[in-house]
Amino acid sequence: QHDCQVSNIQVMQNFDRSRYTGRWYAVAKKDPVGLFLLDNVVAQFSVDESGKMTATAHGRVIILNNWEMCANMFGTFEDTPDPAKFKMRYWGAASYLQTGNDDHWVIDTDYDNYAIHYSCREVDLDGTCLDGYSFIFSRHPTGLRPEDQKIVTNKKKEICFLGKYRRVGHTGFCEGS
Ligand code: AZE
Repeated sequence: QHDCQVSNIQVMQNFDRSRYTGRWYAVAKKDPVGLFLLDNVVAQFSVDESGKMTATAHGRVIILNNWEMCANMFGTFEDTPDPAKFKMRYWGAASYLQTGNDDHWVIDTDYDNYAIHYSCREVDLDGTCLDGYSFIFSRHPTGLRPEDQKIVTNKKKEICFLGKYRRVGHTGFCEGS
C-alpha cells in the first residue's frame, strides 16, 4: 500500500460526485513537467442533468513571451469503473491555452472542508509515477483547518508526493474570471 505503484494508489471509497460540486480553492499543488497553473487556482465542479461531472477552473499562468494572464479552463469527466477515478478532457477559453486528457482521481475528501486530487500523466517502467500533478483543495479560501492537515499529510505520503508540494497563493489576480 506504500510502494508508490500508481496501480496500488487508494482512492476515495464510494465517491459521491454530487457532494463534491461547488467551489474548491487550491491551497497546495505538486506540478507536472511543463507549463502549469501558477497560483490563484479555483475550481468549480458541477453535475449536469444526465449525471455527468463537469468543471471550470481558473488560475494565473505565464505563457510564451512572459505574458501573465488568468487561464479560464473547462473540463469534462469520463466515468470509469471506479467512481473516484475519471478521465478529464480539458481546454482553455482561449485557443493558446493548454488542452489535454488527464487522469483525475479523487484520493480523499470530506466534501465540506478538504479534497486531495491526483493525476499521473506518465507511469514509469517500474510502475511509479514519472510525471504527475496533484492539488490539495479547501472549501475555505483561508486554507485547510488544522484538523485536516494531518489527514492531508498522510495522503501526500501515500501517493508518494510528500515534499513535492508548493503553497498556492490567492491574491485576487483572477477575481471576477
Ligand atoms: C483542475 C480542476 C478541474 C478542472 C480543470 C483542472 C485543470 C486545469 C489545468 C489547466 C492548465 C492550464 C495551462 C495553461 C497555460 C484539475 C484544476 C480543467 C491542468 C497550463
